[in-house]
Amino acid sequence: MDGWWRDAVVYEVYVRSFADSGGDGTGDLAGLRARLGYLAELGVDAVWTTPWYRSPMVDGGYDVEDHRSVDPLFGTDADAVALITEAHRLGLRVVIDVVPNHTSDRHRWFRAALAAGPGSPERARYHFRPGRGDRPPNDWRSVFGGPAWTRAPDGEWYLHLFAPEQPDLDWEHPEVRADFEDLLRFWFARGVDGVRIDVAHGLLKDPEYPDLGVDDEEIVRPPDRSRHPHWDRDGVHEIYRSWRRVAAEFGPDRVFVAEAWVDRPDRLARYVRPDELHTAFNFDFLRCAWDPAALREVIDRTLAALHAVGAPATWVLSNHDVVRHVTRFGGGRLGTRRARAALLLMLALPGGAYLYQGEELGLAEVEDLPEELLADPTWERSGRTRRGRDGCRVPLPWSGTEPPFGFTDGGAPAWLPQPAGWRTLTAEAQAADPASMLALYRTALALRREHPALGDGTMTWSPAPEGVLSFTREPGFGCVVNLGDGPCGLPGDARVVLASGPLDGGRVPPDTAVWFGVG
Ligand code: ISL
Repeated sequence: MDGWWRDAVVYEVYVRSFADSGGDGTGDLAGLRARLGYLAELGVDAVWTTPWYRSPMVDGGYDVEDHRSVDPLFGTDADAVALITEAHRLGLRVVIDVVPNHTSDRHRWFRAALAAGPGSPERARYHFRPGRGDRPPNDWRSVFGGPAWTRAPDGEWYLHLFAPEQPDLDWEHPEVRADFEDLLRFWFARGVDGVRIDVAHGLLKDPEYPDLGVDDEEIVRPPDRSRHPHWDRDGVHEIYRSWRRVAAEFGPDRVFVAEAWVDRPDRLARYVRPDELHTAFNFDFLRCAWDPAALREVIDRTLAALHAVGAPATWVLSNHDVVRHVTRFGGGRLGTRRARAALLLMLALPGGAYLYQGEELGLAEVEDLPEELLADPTWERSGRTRRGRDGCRVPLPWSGTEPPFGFTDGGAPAWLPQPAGWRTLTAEAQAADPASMLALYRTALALRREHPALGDGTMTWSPAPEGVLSFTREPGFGCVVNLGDGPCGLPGDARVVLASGPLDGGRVPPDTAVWFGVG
């Protein structure tokens, strides 16, 4: 089936941590543009950039003040256009991040709403409600902890599923809908190839604002998410059907990817029906433990649900919101070995994949950042302070032997300090080492491009010993991932194409994956 997005490998760039050209210690668009050659050489098909819009940066730019202009921290509007042009010249597509669930509290609409006061038409673009006495209108909780409501000086409360500086828009309001369709056209007209939709499952709220009926420490999810008052409500699909029509105005190649944290693959599949969004991140795979039965179940359930609606799967191991997978998989050598095997598994599965910057260097979560430098909101839940997400957002090490490792060339240090131990993990050091993580990524991505069996399509499980995942893809491709305790064999006619680690006399050691040719 046609469509570049059905099997694309997309690389997530967390803009402020990718590369700095301005010498201020913060990554920017010109820094990214200068490094696009690295991404083309890596062998990805597209780049997804986190929000670069004007923002007070309370939530790293996911608090958007103006969706149509570039924040001075990241550059100028001309830098965005130059980035898109240069990416296209190198054969890379560009996916931008759009944040429709909320705006910054500095957005002109929210300022107008605060100024105009209760009952005004300006307030109707957000969710303003009277409280219950001195208490919020209901018991909804913010994802960042605490009540999902903050009181305006005049006594009304407004809803925010994230930080108080991120008021939720009311998607029943026609101007909200029209403005977002217009801004999609704005960026498509500037040449972007795709849009990642932030919190795609959160846009609509039950107009009755019913209590969830939970104690105030936990966000409890009712078993049937379709009836949740603000997550994954059926009405969001109508919005995305109209967005699909907007994308189609620009031809068949402009696409969407939904960030939808839903509990079941069949709920995810609803976002990627033929007249809706093209793809959606599959977070079940990201959340899955390093366990053969669990992984197999996630893979089967995902493919069954998505193939039923004709959509490709989109696999992802890490992003800017979660602990890096080297660390999740056990850290150290073990975590790295598993991350290498997980890459070969992910890239051999039917569909597309998303990589997060730095995973190709094998970076682990940075867990000892000095408290005073942390920028991400932290929050209390169940009496404990939840760590922010800074540990997966530390600026990339490019070259040299000490921080800032070529990330910035000015006098200012990188906005988050890089561990000294990253000297062996710079892109420069790894490019010279055929056994490096970077070399594995380059080789695997190049093979995936060439091999007719890889990308979108189907897979067939093969019989395998306990702890081992083994499958084939037509024509002539096989993959074995050993998640067991002892070594396992390969099929008799297997010709090894790529292994995630050294083999043991032709056998596959634990935590190792192998791609092989068959037939
Ligand atoms: O991080 C999560 C799970 O680990 C999610 O709860 C996530 O915060 C949420 O799904 C939405 O994330 C997106 O929108 C947030 C922003 O903070 C995240 O960085 C972004 O990816 C609010 O805009």
